[in-house]
Amino acid sequence: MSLDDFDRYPLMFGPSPVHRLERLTRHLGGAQIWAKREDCNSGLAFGGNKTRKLEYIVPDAIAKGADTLVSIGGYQSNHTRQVAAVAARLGMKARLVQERWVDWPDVVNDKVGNILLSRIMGADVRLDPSGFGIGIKDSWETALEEVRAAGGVPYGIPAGASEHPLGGLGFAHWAAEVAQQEQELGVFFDTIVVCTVTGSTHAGMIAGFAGQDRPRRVLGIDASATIDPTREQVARIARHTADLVGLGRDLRDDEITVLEGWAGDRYGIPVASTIDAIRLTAQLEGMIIDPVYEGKSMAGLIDLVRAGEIAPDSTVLYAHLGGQPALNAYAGAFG
Ligand code: 5PA
Repeated sequence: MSLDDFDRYPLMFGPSPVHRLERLTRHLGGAQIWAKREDCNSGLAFGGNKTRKLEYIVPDAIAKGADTLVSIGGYQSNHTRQVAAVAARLGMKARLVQERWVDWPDVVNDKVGNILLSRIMGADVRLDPSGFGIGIKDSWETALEEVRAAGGVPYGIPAGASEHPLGGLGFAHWAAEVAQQEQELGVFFDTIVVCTVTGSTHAGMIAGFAGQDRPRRVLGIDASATIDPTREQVARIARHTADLVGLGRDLRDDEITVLEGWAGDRYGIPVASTIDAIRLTAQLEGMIIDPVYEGKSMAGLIDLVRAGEIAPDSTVLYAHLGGQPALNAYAGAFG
């Protein structure tokens, strides 16, 4: 088996753009920094990392005769917004469980940004008081049951599409895309920096890069603030995805690196380094990142470059995974 044996339903414009972050590179005075932009990978409701994952999941949903995609996330989930967009594109319904993952005081938290977009796209959005968790949730199982009881054919997509058996394939494909773009650009990214929460973005990359000739570091920056389950989930999904794509060897533990230190105490709550990273990136590059995910991974990148833990002669690829619509619910953080 190899990645090419899996059906892929195109949802993106094509390969996502890769470009230099020149002013950020100069400002930090160390490694060369580039970005690969999943935040503009698709015309479907602003795209993002889930749109890429869903390319490998949609063929299975169609094959199973589904008429309703059922998924779950926080009120400001980017994932559920992308599921809503894909359902619209396929002419399916979307049933979304939006849990209270973040205790964030902004009064428009359940009204603007991602959740607004999902409502506009016609998704059946249901709020649920349950808290954060990256595993399989009862509320999601219940939603599947309810769709079935109403005569629908549900297709379940767990949080972040991560616990889905095919959830890692989208970013295994990303790894191949990076290798192709490196050839075109005449560059080699020895270090990848990626935000990690439900795990299949990072895990897919690990599985994909592990099959390439030249080794590189894939540094996951935890934004879940629940480091042990996240590490365990990344390792499990990486190994499963490596099996699926026929890697032909076990992944070593040193290929699976999830770093903590930038998530703060809780998922979804930005800390000072998050806000600083968002402002710095915006003011130096005009590149917008969010307070839940990318602001935290960028804070990690900044510190690692400044400390020389990413060496000055490195060339780094920052995976921008999307997520800007949530900024609308965090206006208070920018006073
Ligand atoms: C998300 C996830 P993984 O969940 O695959 O680890 O990706 C982390 C991540 N960046 C990074 C952005 C912009 C993300 O949206 N978001 C979740 C969501 O519900 O939106 C799955 C948590």
